Amino acid sequence: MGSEKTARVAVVMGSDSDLKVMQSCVEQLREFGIEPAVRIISAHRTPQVAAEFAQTAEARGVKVIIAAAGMAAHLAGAMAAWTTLPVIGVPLAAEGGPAGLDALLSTVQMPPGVPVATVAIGRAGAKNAAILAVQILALSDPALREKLAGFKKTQEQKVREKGVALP
Ligand code: RP5
Repeated sequence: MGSEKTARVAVVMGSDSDLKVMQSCVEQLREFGIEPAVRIISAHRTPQVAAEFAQTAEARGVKVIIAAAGMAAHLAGAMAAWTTLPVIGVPLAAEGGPAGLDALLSTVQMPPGVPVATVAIGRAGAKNAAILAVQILALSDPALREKLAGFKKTQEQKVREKGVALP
């Protein structure tokens, strides 16, 4: 896990029950050499911690916040309310709920003036949140830009190889 003092990306999630999905976000960041600060923070259960975390993130050197939550998911919006850093929201499916649609709408439907860049529900979104964060960092980091170009090439190659294997 990245040191709270040096991490450029913060990954926060509403509950430790979100970790199994958000692990893929952390792993994707690590593949690009980014060690994130990972925290369990709830917009509803620990609202003060959420506000303090977002208010102090920029001063700690964080450039992008990834916030994941399920159900009435307000974590990403709560972060965005307190910081000018870009916030990426990952809606998660909660057990017994409407497959993450609740969290998707709660995360994406921000009022004008307070954007949250919302990705897909669940694991795909978790992975894409990491890539999007890397793309933001890459705007001022040529080495990361190179890694992203390599990532895209490898991804294309893998799909092409699958295509060739088809009957
Ligand atoms: C949300 O409620 C969390 O992000 C989690 O997805 C969901 C359920 O939380 P737990 O009851 O499992 O802690 O705030």
